Amino acid sequence: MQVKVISTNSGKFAEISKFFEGLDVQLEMQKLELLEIQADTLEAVVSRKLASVEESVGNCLVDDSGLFIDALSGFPGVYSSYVYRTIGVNGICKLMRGVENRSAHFECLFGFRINGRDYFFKGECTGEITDNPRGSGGFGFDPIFVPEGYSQTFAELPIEEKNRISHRGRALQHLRKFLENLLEKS
Ligand code: ITT
Repeated sequence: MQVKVISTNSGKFAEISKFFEGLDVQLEMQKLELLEIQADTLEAVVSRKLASVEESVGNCLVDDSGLFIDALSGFPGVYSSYVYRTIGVNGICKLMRGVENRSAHFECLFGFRINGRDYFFKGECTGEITDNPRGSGGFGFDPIFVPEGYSQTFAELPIEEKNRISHRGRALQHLRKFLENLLEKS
């Protein structure tokens, strides 16, 4: 089975690919800039993203993720991509300077079109925002996010460990189970 991963982010594709290892699925990254609407929820963003993919593309996977910081009322949330490109990780650290409550979480929602039907899979990961960026692995906000139960940031953890506990990893674990069932039946 062939599945196109529609994303402009190679870091994401690397994480997704790891989850499909051992399954009879050929993944291909398609760097399409999909229409990303302004909306308050990942659900709304992902449904519209998926709906904007032409049917001729066939089986495909899109996702949207965001970092939600409690002390900032959930900011940057659905605006994470824009905030990352503008003020970046250093800007977030500045905003959080002197703030006591460091709690935050990542959310990830996958929209998966398979044999013409759309399915959705969600994952979350809670943790804390660091005072300064640390580590060189991963991508995006990884250097400033320490997952609960750890002392290292996502950027300091091996990709396998991040995948085991991350928002994207958790969503992909659900997706993989779904796919395994589907492949067994066919
Ligand atoms: P596509 O929409 O093209 O897939 P993107 O990088 O814009 O790529 P998202 O909209 O899903 O991806 O992500 C929103 C932002 O959140 C973006 O700046 C990412 O770098 C960041 N982000 C998403 N997942 C992350 C993760 O696992 N670790 C760190 N930052 C992450």
